[in-house]
Parts: sequence; structure tokens; C-alpha cells
Amino acid sequence: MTLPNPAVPGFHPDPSVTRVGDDYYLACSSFEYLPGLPLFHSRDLVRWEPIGHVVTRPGQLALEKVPTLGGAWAPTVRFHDGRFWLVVTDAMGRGSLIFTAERAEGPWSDGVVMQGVSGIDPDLAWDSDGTCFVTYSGLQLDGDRAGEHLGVQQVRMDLETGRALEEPRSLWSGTGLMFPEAPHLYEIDGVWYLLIAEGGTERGHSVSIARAARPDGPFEGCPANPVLSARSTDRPVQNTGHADLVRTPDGGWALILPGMRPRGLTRAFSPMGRETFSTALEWVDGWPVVEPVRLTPPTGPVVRHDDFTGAELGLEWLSIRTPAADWSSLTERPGHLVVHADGSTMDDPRPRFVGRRQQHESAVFSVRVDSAGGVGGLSLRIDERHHYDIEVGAGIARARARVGGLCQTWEQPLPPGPVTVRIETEPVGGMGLDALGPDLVRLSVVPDTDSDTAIDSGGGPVELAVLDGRYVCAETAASFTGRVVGMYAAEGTVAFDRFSYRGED
Ligand code: 6LW
Repeated sequence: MTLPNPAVPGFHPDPSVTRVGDDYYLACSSFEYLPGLPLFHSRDLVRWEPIGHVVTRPGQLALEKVPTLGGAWAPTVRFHDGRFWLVVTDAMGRGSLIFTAERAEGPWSDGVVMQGVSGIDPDLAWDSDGTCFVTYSGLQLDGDRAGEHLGVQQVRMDLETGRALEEPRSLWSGTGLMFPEAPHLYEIDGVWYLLIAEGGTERGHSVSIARAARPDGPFEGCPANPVLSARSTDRPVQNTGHADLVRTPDGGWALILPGMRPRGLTRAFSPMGRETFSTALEWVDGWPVVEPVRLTPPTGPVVRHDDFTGAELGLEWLSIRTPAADWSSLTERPGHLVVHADGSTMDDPRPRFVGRRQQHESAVFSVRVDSAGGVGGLSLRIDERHHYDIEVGAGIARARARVGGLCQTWEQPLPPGPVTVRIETEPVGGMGLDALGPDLVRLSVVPDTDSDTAIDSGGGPVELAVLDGRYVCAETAASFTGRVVGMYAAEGTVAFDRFSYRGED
């Protein structure tokens, strides 16, 4: 079957998928963002609709103080005995956790900490007598062995208590590439398959597989390992690894996995970070033969508006380490998102920021800002050290570029009243120095008009800065995520309305 790619565009790393009858459910990493661990539903592995999040309440993850790079890493979602189960590592937070729910839409449980599992990327599998096996990557994140890798590990687990029922055993750990991780265990026609990633989540990322007669091995590696990798190829989708295996509606098989779309003359920079892709496979002599991950031809533009008239924010909206409901309101001023600053800026770990993922290479984000009560605007963010902002307040329009320890601003006076701010990403091509980055990021203000959205306005944007996009990309920031663009308040109270997103590949 033809599988569209990206299957879930924008920063959606480390996807896991489970099939329940004719329904498919997918979960992916979310790091420091809230709500955490987004869930999607599909009936055909083609169209994925957001249906909710596992993490919607304080305490489920310990995000408030989690350092950048930490947070929700790599879930595995499964359905067993009439319940949904999801295991995940709250990296540099609570550790590896077990969540469960009656319905994928939630509500999900508070999360039970696994005892006796020291590592990341936990997987769940059950054998015919109901014994649960947790298989995981033995990367040590803390303690005196921090940074050491113990290879792929496994324990039998009591999922109700989170207690391991035995000491960890080491399993087959790939072909010798670095970072054997993302293990997933499957029983297929009486044979147990262990699917792993190795080579690291960067350009060397690969998928390898082994098989055994029992869930605890011994495993025999596939002679063709790695069965999938884009390393050293000119494929438009790179970093393919960390796969989960699923049966397709037409009785075939597919891998759901993260990949990147690097751009620029040397194809070194991926603005959206690791997105979710899919690819088909066939079984030959008991081993999978996997098709290279293809990039589906671009579709027409996607346009989304938000007039903030709903009772709560849509599922696409994200905040950073603290829930948006704690400091923003959709009722204080009907038709507006009102954000209350606490002095935190986009340079801080807990900014008053509400954003959505950039999901297309060409994207325009636009929102009207009433800054009479403070200072705020739009920020294109990878993390607190890599972001481009366009803000208004106190009679000034200001563009800002933060790249590590460097920060530059551009200002110009602003007439009173609401004004629309705009961030546009424009892919670049061709040769020469200007083509080294993946895109240009244009930061502008748009004289307000009567039109419903500034994107269609005739007023024309006033550009304050046009910046090289390579400094706000996954590879440059190296903080595992991708671009998220949204509204923030840095001082006082700022009201936003007429949010628009237009994306096209
Ligand atoms: C994920 C692991 C990884 O748990 O990065 O680099 C972690 N590989 O598989 C976060 O995506």
C-alpha cells in the first residue's frame, strides 16, 4: 500500500503504534512540552487525527524543572487484556513509567514508576501465559555509571506494581553500531522478533532485527542487518531508525518510525526535527525486507485558523514545562487568548508560551496582538537558547535572534493599537553561501486591516529581520526536538486573536 510521508509531519519523534481491530493508535515523544505524549488515531495508517494526550495533569511527569533534552522520551503503546498500556522514560525526571487507560483518548493513569529498570526506551510484550516482558535500552542516564550503555536489557515485570520480577538480563544488542536502543519485541507465528535501533538518532540511525524461539532469547541477528538505514544515501528522508512494526489494513506489514528532512546545500539542517514516517516491508525466509522511506510528493497548502472561541485550547497547542491553563485564559476576553507574563522571557525554561509545531517547510504563522497591557508576540523556538522572536509593546516592534550566547534585536516605533505579527519560513535552494542553510525566517509586523487574517491583508508586512534558519534547527540546537512556533507574553498581560497557520511542502 502507498503510505504517505511524513505520516505525522512536524516534531513527532520516536513514534509507537498499536492496532486494535481496525483501529490504529500512535504515540510519540514530547520532551519538555505539555500536554505530553500526544496520541493519534487512524483507520488506514494514512490519515492520523489527534485524539488527546497521556500527560494532561501535573505530576504525571516531573517536567517543571526538567533540563532541556529531558522529559518524555520514546513511548511504547500497546493494547492488552482490554486496556491500553503505555511505557515511557521521563528522562531526568521520574524515570521509566507505566501508564494505562480504558480508552486511548484517556483519561490515563498517574503513572507507576518501574522498579529495577535502569535505562530508556522501555517496550511491552506478553507471552501466551500473560507474563509481561519489559525490554529496554540499558543507557545509564544518572548515577555513577551515567553515560554507560549496558546494551539491550530485559526483565519480567508486574505492571500493576511496576516491580521487576527478576534481575535484568542482556539480550542481543545489534551489529555493534553505537547506541543499541528502541527495542520492540513481537511474537509472529510462534517466532519472537526483537527490533532495535542502532547507530544513534542522527545520520547513522539504523533499524536491525533478530529472532528467537523464546521472548528472552537467545536471539539470532538477521544476516542483512541493518534492514533499514538512510546513512550515506541521498534519500530525502534521513535519520530513519527507532521503528515499530504493525500490520497494515490490507494484510501487509509496515514500520512506523522517525525521520528528518534535512535541507541546505549539504543537506545538513532539519527545521522540523524528527517527524513520523512510515514504510512497507515484506517477509522473505522469515526476515523483513524493508522499503526505503520515501517522501510523498507535496500536497496543497494547509491553512488553520484559531479564533480562540473554544472552551479550551485545541490539541495542537503546546506549552513548556507548565500548563497553559495556569497563566492564560480563553474567557477573560472572549475571542482572545489572554496570556499573563511573570517576567519570564523565551530565554527562560518556563516562558508563558503557547505554540504549535511547524509542520511544513514553507510556513506562515500570524496572530494579532493587543499589547496595551504588556509586551508579547510570536516566537519560533527550538529551545531556550535557540529562538527567533517578533514582539510588540510599549510603542516598539522588536525582532530578536537568540543563538546560544548571542542575541541581537532590531526595533522600530509602532503606532498604538493592535498589530499583527508574522513569522514566515522560506526554504532556500541553489548554490553559494546563501544556500547553506535550510531556509530564511522572516520576522515582520503587518499594519492591521479589516481582513479576518493578516495573511490575506493588503497591508503588506513590514520586515524587521530576515534570518538564516540553520541556527534554529534540530542539528544545530541538538536538543532532540523541532521547531514550535507560538504566542508569548514577556511583560504584563497580552491578548492574542486571529491566529493563522499556512503550511506547504
Ligand atoms: C530516545 C532514544 C534516542 O529515547 O533519543 O537517540 C531518545 N535515541 O531512542 C529521545 O528521542
